[in-house]
Amino acid sequence: MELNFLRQTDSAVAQLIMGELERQRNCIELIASENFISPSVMEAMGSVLSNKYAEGLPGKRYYGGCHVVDDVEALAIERACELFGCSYANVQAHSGVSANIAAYLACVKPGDTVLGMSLAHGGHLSHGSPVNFSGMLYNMVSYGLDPATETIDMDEVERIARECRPGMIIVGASSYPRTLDFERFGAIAREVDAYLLADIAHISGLIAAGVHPSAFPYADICTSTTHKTLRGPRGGFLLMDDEELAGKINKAIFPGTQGGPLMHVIAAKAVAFAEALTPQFKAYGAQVVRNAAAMGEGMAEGGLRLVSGGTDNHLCLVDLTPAGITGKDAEELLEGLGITANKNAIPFDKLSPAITSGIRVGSPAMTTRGFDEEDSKLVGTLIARAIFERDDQVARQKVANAVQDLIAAHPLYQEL
Ligand code: DSN
Repeated sequence: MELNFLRQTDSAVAQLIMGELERQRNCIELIASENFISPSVMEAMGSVLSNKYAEGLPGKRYYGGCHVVDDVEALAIERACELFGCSYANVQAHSGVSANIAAYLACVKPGDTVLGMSLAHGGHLSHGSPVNFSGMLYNMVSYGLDPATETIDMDEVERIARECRPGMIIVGASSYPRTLDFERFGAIAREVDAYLLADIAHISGLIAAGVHPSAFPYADICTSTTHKTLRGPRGGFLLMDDEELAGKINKAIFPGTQGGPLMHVIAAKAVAFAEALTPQFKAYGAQVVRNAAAMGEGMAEGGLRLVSGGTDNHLCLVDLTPAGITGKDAEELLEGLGITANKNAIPFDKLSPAITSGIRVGSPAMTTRGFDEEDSKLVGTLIARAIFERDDQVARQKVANAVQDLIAAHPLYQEL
């Protein structure tokens, strides 16, 4: 990476950026919500578009000089709609949470009842956690997992929805390894006359690639980040099919909750959406799913217990209770061997969110690096070995060496 100007003007920041590039190159990245953007997405983000104020929407701005950024944003909207098969998109949300805030603002009033998946069972902070705006401003009711199958019990969701009559139901998760039944959620929402918000942040790349069912036509609104399986810049967006609702969402983003859009990030979103429209991205999405399954197989064969018994998507949730190690300690142990993952609560966890009984591992980033099923199964085997043989120095060294061999076989960002 050249950083020609920065090296001269601010070597401290230049060095830190190079340090992070080296860190990303030298570990196996398994954080399920991370990925590696293309150099083209990176270039669009680091562009002069950052200089422009453009409050409003294409053709309806509150500043002059917007004709170029109008075209940028229109392109991003057009590509997002083509990718997800819907009629309206707002690409200005700064993040997934910003997108969710706009969805709440457009669909329900403070004090209204909203039904979302419990954070402790795999949902997201913004789906009703008491420490989040959602839990503070709305009457949040949650659904969780069936203790026997560790999957969403749709009959229970229906029962709770009939009982609490929410104004909005949220389907979507941060650490749920199974397919989401958007069709059934849609039927429940229609029955109780609620909006259905599908937060597809984790799986939007899989939906775009056609390897997870789409939330349309069942959801009223989809919110997502752009940087997870979708492999775009850090940011958010919203998708709608109804014109009136799309108008409410646009107003909820600006002036409701945001000021000037980040036009450089919107350009990078446009680039990522175009990348996701290619046959290569479809192949990538399919490989992500195959790699997660292979990694899960490697971990299970090595003696680890996978929550719900496996995975349908890009991530596995591992219950470490039988292995006698906490999520926090496992995260540290793995990082020391060159594998980056995150501690994660498992359903019905007895430990606090800062400690946890589990880890979450995902395949999006390693798949971008070129890992195939064989590599991914080996990663799973190495994780199990690292955990069960953690007191054996020789075994640990062997795991670290194998991680380095995998990294060397799949170099990252050679073009930078
Ligand atoms: N922090 C994201 C994740 O890791 O899943 C969700 O916002």
